[in-house]
Amino acid sequence: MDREQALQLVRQQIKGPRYDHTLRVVDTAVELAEKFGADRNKAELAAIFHDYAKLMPITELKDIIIKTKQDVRLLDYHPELWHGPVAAHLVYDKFGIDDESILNAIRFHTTGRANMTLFEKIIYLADYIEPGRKFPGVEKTRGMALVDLDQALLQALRNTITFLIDRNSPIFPDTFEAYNRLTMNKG
Ligand code: DGI
Ligand code: FE
Ligand code: FE
Ligand code: FE
Repeated sequence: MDREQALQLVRQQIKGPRYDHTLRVVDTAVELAEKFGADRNKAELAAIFHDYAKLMPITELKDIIIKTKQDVRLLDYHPELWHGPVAAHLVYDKFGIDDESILNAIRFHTTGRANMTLFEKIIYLADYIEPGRKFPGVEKTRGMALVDLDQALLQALRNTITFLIDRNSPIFPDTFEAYNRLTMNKG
């Protein structure tokens, strides 16, 4: 599938500001892929589809997670975490994208996980630092991404975990595991 076909499919599903966010994630992911030596076209495709399921009703997300045997622990946590695994399933099922590295980058883009691949790191970080993001501390993370991908990812995870703790929100174990591995310098 080429860039234009993929973008058209996404545009039908997520219009407006969410689509504009996706375009910025695509540009950022391509930059990071070129800088850190990952496949540019795969990064582009993963970024295009990463939020494909973002605007689906929660009930539908939940049904798909159960029916397609995604990680059911997710259902005990915030519904915001459900769109990644569902998007990974849908692009496989509807569009025949079967490259596991692309599917996993989509699947884990919200939570992260232990031992992320270069590719998963790029999509996670591109989503976090795209130029439209205004999170506290995002400037520092953007600067770090130009130098050291793991340090930038660690900073993004630290910011997200701190943000969730301040709101008294539970934190999905994969997010902690991603943070733990990186802070122990084990990727
Ligand atoms: O879909 P986007 O808005 O582009 O961004 P995303 O897929 O990274 O989802 C973002 C939000 O999910 C994140 O800012 C905070 C929220 N969230 C809730 N619980 C958790 C969580 N994020 C992580 N990493 N881990 C959680 O347990
Ligand atoms: Fe997302
Ligand atoms: Fe994110
Ligand atoms: Fe996103």
